[in-house]
Amino acid sequence: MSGHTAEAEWVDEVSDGKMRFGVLASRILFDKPSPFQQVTIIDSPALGRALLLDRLWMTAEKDECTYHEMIVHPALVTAKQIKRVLVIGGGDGGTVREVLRHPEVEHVDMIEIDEMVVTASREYLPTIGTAWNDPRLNVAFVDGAKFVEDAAPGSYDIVLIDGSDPVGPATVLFEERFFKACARAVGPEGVVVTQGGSPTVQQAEHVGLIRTMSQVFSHVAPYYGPVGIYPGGAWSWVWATSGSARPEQPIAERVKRAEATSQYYNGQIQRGAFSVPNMVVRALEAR
Ligand code: SPD
Repeated sequence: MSGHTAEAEWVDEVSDGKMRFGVLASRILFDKPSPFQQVTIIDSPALGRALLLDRLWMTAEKDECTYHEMIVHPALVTAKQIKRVLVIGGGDGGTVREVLRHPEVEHVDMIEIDEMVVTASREYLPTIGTAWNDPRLNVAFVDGAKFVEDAAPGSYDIVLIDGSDPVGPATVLFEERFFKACARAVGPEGVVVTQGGSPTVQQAEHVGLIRTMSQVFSHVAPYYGPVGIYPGGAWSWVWATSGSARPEQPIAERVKRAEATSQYYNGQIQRGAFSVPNMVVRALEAR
């Protein structure tokens, strides 16, 4: 990438050295190393402005609705109580934007390890992070895994993990120790959701994540949707609780409200997204 160029150039995510997904950038708006990763924001005719971390696509204006609505609403329409929410990662602001659409939410802590992601996103991705000034939101720049370890038991109703792929600083967010800390932080009736990778091209990681979470929570349910900029295009999230909430028993009033502002999510998606593809069912059965 050649800095703040006026000339169009292709920007590629190379996934695992085996596959690449490219977008023609009309301009590189931001491209700097932080203490954790390379933070890049481009503008593009196809997807609008888009964020990459270490050259992996994170979000794009014309593609972000599915990911952000799907990481948030299935948890927020099913948990018994949704007053206190913890978001780990999510530095572009899309996840907290969707959380704060629910009026029952009283307080959100967003814990992002990399301050540069938030600073750059606030400046260059204002259409994604539209809720930065909501008085219910507190943003802190510390290690999310450490923050959850130190959180008082039962101090949140929901934990949402909007991390990157399981490489670099996000690796710990896929480990059993981290999920045990999340389970403590939400207490017995809480709900935890994490991004779950591609069920096709990252199937081993996806299945491994479901198995890891199943060691910690009594009910674990992967769910699926399209995110065109991520490897394979088919994406997943994993919903988990040790309480009585269930994905198939959403609170109708909350679903209706989420539908009103969503571009992708609705009640039918809530019902259908938790259908597990055969390839994942079989991989989970094989030991
Ligand atoms: N393959 C990329 C997965 C990244 C998930 N988090 C993206 C951050 C969007 N808020």
